[in-house]
Amino acid sequence: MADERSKGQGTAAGSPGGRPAALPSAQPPLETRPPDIESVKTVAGGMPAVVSALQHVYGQAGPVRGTQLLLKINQQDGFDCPGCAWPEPDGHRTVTEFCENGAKAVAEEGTLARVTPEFFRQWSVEALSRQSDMWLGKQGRLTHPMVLREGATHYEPLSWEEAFALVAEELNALGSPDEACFYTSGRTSNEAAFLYQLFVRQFGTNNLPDCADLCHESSGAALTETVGIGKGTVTLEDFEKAEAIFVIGQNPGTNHPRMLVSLQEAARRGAQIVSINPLPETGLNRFKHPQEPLQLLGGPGTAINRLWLQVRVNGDVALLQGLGKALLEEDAKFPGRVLARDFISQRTVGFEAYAAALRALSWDAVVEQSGVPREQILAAAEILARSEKTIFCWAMGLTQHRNAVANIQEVVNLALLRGSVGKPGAGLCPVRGHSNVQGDRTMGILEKPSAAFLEALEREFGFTAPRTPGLDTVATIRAMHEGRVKVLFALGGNFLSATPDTEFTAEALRRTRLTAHVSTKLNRGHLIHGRRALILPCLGRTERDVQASGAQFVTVENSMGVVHASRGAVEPAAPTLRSEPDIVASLAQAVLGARSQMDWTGKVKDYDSIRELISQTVPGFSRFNQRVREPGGFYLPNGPREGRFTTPDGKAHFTVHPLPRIELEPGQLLMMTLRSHDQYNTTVYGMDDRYRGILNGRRVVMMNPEDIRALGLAEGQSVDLTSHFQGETRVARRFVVVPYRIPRRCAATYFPETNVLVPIDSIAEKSRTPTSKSVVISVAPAQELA
Ligand SMILES: Nc1nc2c(c(=O)[nH]1)N[C@H]1C(S)=C(S)[C@@H](COP(=O)(O)OP(=O)(O)OC[C@H]3O[C@@H](n4cnc5c(=O)[nH]c(N)nc54)[C@H](O)[C@@H]3O)O[C@H]1N2
Ligand SMILES: Nc1nc2c(c(=O)[nH]1)N[C@H]1C(S)=C(S)[C@@H](COP(=O)(O)OP(=O)(O)OC[C@H]3O[C@@H](n4cnc5c(=O)[nH]c(N)nc54)[C@H](O)[C@@H]3O)O[C@H]1N2
Ligand SMILES: [Mo]
Repeated sequence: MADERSKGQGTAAGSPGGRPAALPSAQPPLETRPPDIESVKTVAGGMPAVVSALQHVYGQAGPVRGTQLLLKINQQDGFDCPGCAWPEPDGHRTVTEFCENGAKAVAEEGTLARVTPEFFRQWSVEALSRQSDMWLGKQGRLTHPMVLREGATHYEPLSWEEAFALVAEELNALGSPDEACFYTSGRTSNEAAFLYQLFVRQFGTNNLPDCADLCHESSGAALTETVGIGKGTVTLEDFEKAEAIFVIGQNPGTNHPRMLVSLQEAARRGAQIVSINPLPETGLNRFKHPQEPLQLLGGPGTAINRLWLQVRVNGDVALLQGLGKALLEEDAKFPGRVLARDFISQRTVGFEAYAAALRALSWDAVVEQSGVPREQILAAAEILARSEKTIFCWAMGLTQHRNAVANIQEVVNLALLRGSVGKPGAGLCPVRGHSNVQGDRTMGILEKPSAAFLEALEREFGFTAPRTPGLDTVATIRAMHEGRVKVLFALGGNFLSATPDTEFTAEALRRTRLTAHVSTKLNRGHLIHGRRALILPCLGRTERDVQASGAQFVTVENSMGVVHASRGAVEPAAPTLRSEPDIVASLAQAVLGARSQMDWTGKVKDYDSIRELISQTVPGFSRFNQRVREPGGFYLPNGPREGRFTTPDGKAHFTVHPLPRIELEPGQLLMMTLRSHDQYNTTVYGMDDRYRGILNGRRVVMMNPEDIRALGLAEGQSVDLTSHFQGETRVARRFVVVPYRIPRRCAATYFPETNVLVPIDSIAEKSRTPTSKSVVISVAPAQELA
């Protein structure tokens, strides 16, 4: 399964329409010049962040639209920033409750550029596929529904009604509803997501894969088993009270910059912040708040990290067990001073087995596997032992490994040892990615719904819901590849580039009868298609959404379980765009017709009537329409936060996990795939990873200087990367070696360029999340391109 791209890559310019017929390329083209390398930045935020934010917003959206957008981000009467799921403060908000990367997300959507039918007339799908991902996104907002007919080389416009009829024709021709899959990306509002899952279940399947399968599914699985809810237990207020905050496998300076404001505030109060990360991420080092004028003008910024544990990639189980072992050993010396004994005996089960396993664990194994010296582990344990209120945050550094669920359950173990769940200032905090990924799940976007949820739908809507569990994202790819799934419908996202094993996934998509995407911007996912393909352009979060009853708002749920309104602020990018709830409802009407009792399009006239349906079926949403109109919205119920573990036995569970075996043959490295500072998942805003000092290039492999030497390579050298999994190899061509402060035998690259290396079958136990942070690779001098 080698990389296929040598067929025609490297045409950075790419001529419209001018190439001989060839398969569109599933991977971005090679880069023609090496990146510029600078030193790693020591301070995050500050003036460079402000300048970068304003350049993006005004450069793309212009002065009028740009200013309108900036004044409404994350305001109570404005829209929820589409950048990330970090919450807004409950009470007072500053005029600019946004960050550099939120501003970039808004600029990307607010751009004045347009991708029109004329654009598609000029560009064949194949010619577009020779362009970079950044170029594709920069062409602007999609304006018209477009179809790629069987055998055609170009997309052409069609009416909305024709588009819905086409999907209905394909879906209704299937042998079984289970031959279609319905993907969701996490920007979709609660209203659209609720209608969507209802439509899919009335159609007759639970095939609802979503981006969470690639993201925090491991957190959901780990937390549900141990504390009884697949969500975090803290609120923003807890950050104001915490005495210690652990930030594990997360790069908030880039991916959740507003979190740095909470960390800065905590650090100034004297809270101890510990980061566990193979990389010295800049945001965790020092931060200048872009809204504090004195900081901007040359202040030193606030030191964030008290301690950085430079763990090896996937060394976390060992490290977290080492921390637990240290706490047990301290408690043996000073009985009752370290462990929360009452909490453990009254509120938890499984402590004895956990403690026994840690006693049997050797310090040598801990140090060897984690790569962190014992003294540093003890120093972190001491912070944990002294803190009465500790918050544990994590993101993709923990969730995308084979043993991801174990990683997170080891975090839970530590929290339980100290009784740090369900009290103010303490708790578990999986930091979500997409701004409504958590809400989409709450609305029923999941392939294995509970019986109680399905029964509620049946009662309210008078149909028989399917009981067969559906396919998650990886299972969807397999099923398309094997011909068992013939239609892929995607509500947002970039299914092709966000998923693993790019060439395998591309082949899976090519074998379908129809691929259809509801999208705001062009992406590579539109270019790798089934026998027919559709693009359905929708309104973005930032835009006014006017329906029959007037201007509408939608709702979202942030990372801390707060549900609140989001109201678009600017004129839609084109009058032809439709809102996501409208598209879903129209589609349902076209597909289900008289089979459904619901007046689908009637519900879209006033989104209050969708929320009414939600309040009758989803727990925690009673009086939804009233409560969501209160400033800041409302908190969903959360048992563990309120002091009740919602597991079947009402207790929190300690769990025992073997140390993962990381087996590398001589010369192999364990590679993690990361986000640069200038991207939003598969959307590439720009070519710079400013904090890491890697500029004007993305095809880089960060390596330890000793490994570079040991492998006989040199800084700046062009190399090919080969991944190894169960005897299979996959190749990605032409990366540039960058020496970096990363542990030995580890490497880092950017996603999605290296998704081609992530094997489809390499997934986490229990959560089935692709192991995008544990890819075994070898690095060799670049071969000639064929
Ligand atoms: N600007 C911007 N904001 C975003 C996004 C974006 O792409 N751009 N994406 C959004 C989404 S969907 C998500 S899920 C989040 C992602 O937010 P993050 O999880 O912060 O994103 P990643 O770049 O994947 O970074 C993972 C971090 O984990 C570390 N890491 C990797 N492997 C390991 C390991 O084995 N152990 C430990 N301890 N650490 C490890 C890496 O060094 C890196 O610092 O951000 C959201 N916000
Ligand atoms: N190797 C590797 N792979 C990864 C990861 C990794 O760390 N490493 N991270 C994974 C993670 S955490 C995630 S969440 C996934 C992300 O997977 P996805 O959510 O599928 O991907 P995105 O890149 O966020 O989707 C971008 C596209 O969404 C569309 N879009 C933007 N806004 C809207 C909107 O408001 N409505 C609609 N309908 N469409 C919109 C635009 O057309 C844009 O091109 O990727 C995963 N893939
Ligand atoms: Mo994510």
